[in-house]
Amino acid sequence: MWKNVPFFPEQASTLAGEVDALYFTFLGISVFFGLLVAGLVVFFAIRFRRRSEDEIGRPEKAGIWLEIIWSVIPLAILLAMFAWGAKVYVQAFRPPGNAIEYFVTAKQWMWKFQHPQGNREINNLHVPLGQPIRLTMTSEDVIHSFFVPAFRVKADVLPGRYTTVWFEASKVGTFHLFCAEYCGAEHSMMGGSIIVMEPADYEMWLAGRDSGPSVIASGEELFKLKACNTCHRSDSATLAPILHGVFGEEVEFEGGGTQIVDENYLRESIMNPTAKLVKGYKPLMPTYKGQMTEDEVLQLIGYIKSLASDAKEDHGAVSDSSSPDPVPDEG
Ligand SMILES: [Cu+2]
Repeated sequence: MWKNVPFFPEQASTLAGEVDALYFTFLGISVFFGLLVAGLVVFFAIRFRRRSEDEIGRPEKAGIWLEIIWSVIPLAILLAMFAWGAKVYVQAFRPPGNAIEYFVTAKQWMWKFQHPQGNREINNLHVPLGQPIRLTMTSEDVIHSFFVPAFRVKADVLPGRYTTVWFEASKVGTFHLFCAEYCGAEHSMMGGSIIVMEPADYEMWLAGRDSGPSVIASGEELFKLKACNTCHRSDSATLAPILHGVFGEEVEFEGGGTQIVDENYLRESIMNPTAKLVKGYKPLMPTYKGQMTEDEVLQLIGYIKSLASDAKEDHGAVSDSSSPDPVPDEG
């Protein structure tokens, strides 16, 4: 009977066991000390009760060693809990290098997914078993939260910013996806499924439908369509920074400051180009705010990211992106 009561979600990702071990250990420690303190309160209340009307209490003096012991032992336990929690947190929010990136756009009240191969899905996401999957997520309207209990994965999805989560499914099956942040009238209906398939079945699933252009191809198309290529060409370095190899590198800004180029920085540079001007360039670029959908911005960023790995493969090293010197043409 109890098997049918979903008291605790099943473990379906590589992280789930670790999260549960942490959770139950913390729960055990809390219950143990909670009962200990409550029990001692009752015990002392009885043991040291006032026995007659005219009894006058006398001060109790605890030894210094007792004080040290009951301070140092809980301190050690709490520090160990912190260290373990921090380790699991880092594990949960640092996707491994071989993770494959999928895009997620949330809106009232649905989840839109795009596979790197180009396939799009709404509310359902098919993924292969045993492959680390990284989700780059944003929202078109309000704050949502991506929550798959069976994977022990939950992260806010914010408008105007990218957040990421990752998971590696360890079980074939269909797992419920929730929106875990109240986002309007149909919030409770904003759910879906993550469908985990054997890698071969996933390949067949992909092949069985028209995927459309891949994320990178769509991004490259947009790069031309939005005329990004008129300035960000590899032979026009005086107008705008070259984008080959820029992703993941540090850029220097006019007026000081540096930043590693990541998804959020690229998004800001597209929407608000003058916010952080790369050293040596003038504020010539117009804003693209309101001219692209969130899906398109993600595709464009996907393309710019692919230029980074191209540059690494082609030249074995990445050029200094902050310098306006022309970079060899990637073709
Ligand atoms: Cu929502």
